[in-house]
Amino acid sequence: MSDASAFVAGYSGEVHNVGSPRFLTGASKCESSSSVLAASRRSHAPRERRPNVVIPPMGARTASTSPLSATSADAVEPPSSLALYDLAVSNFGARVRLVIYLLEIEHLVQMRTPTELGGTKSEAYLALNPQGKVPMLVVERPGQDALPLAESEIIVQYLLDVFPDTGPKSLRIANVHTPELRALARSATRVQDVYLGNLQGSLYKAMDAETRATSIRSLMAQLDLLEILLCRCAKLVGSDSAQDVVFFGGRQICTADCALFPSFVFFEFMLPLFSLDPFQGRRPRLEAWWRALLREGAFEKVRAQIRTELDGWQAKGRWANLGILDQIRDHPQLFKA
Ligand SMILES: N[C@@H](CCC(=O)N[C@@H](CS)C(=O)NCC(=O)O)C(=O)O
Repeated sequence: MSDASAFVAGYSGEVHNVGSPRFLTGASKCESSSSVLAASRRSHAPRERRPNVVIPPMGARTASTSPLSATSADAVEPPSSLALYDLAVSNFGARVRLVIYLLEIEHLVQMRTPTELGGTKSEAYLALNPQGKVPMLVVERPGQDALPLAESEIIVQYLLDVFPDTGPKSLRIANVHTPELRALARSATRVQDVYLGNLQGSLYKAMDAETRATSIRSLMAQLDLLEILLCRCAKLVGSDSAQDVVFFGGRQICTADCALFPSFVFFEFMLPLFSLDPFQGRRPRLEAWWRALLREGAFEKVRAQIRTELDGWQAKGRWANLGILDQIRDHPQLFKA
């Protein structure tokens, strides 16, 4: 008997083992405690006084229509077309590119630039992604409208969903060894998406000196937090030497590492302008993590892509043109390490 039909039958008094342990323990997990209690109360009522009619409770649903009923996801063919709108310098785009390289699905994804649609703020681009940002993945299936997906982490998770049997198994946080390591991997991803990603602009965008200095201090505090998270991962995998390499999911690389790595390419390039560096001699776990990732082909490739763009920014004098070098010179007390 399905949970839902037990629920309806129990309500109507049609089930003869009402009140037996089987009925009580067999109640659907999704059934409210009040309905389980109601069933228990009914079990003590004299049988002959129970109405012998089926009165479905308000909002009762069959198993097939309940939004909480257990169904497994459909196994789905990969889409007929995948197009990634991206910019080589984008750290959020680079996170998606990293996953594409690690899944070895480069040949299945068309690489596009927003310029093909008139730029990220064009009408055509905004119609697909009203946030006006990269990356954006446009998914096509025969007979369906094209589906644009924004947000790097959403795109990464989508690709992992669509190609479940490709790439290193450990890339998926769901395959990270323990619930605690999985939680730490998700925490690191959250640090990137909620905090670090927003602070990064203080290293290269126009803003007043005070705002910049405050943001850079916050950025450094987030790096301290990442060091703490890595130390916790290390403890969980029994690593007691800081030179030993530990990733954000433990011994293997997962999507949390992909989420963070591209921003570190910015940090290694730009923090020295402010007489800082990402490790400062006091984030040894993070430094070992970074050096280990640099030895991986996909990560080295993405680093080279970003660095080429950043070299171009420097060659055009970006930090001088935006007055950032003047700010550093004029406010040494604000920018002291
Ligand atoms: N939360 C977004 C952030 C995307 C984002 O900020 N992209 C930047 C490039 S790294 C962008 O498109 N900036 C252009 C703009 O803001 O106009 C994600 O994870 O994809």
